[in-house]
Amino acid sequence: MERTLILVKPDGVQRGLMGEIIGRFERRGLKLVGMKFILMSTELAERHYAVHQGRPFYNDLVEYITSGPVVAMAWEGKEAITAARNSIGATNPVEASAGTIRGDLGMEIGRNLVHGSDSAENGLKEVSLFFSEEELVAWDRVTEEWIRE
Ligand code: IDP
Ligand code: MG
Repeated sequence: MERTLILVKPDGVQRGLMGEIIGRFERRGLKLVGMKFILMSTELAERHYAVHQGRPFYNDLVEYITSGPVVAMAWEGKEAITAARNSIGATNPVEASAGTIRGDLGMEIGRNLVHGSDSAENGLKEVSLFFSEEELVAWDRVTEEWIRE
């Protein structure tokens, strides 16, 4: 079972797109197992984006992600990483396909609304960076058999 960390970034929150973005994953059929509304500390942002340290956009990225509250979520499911990444769309919203979150709602790479883990391994790692195991909810979804064969 894969887990992906999804963030509604500060621009998504400020623009009133939290419900819209969360709804995309909910309607897709992914299963929510954790959610919190937080202001990320610089330390958490630096840990989360450690792989991008040294890139020209790194400082702006840390500033952006800590500039206002985010919705941090853990979504679970078979192939959750691929499904979520495809629903999110390409990193640069102007190149993202229509129908994706970024392709429908964004215009700038530095304001691309949402984060999603890029591999099964990173999904587990990132979820555990934002959530303790006790904060994650194990629950049975009554619609499961209408979503999964
Ligand atoms: P991803 O979010 O699609 O996985 P990554 O390459 O992991 O994209 O980059 C992490 C985040 O860093 C992006 O979502 C975006 O907010 C920011 N970013 C990436 N490349 C650039 C850039 O060239 N300019 C400005 N921001 C960038
Ligand atoms: Mg990434």
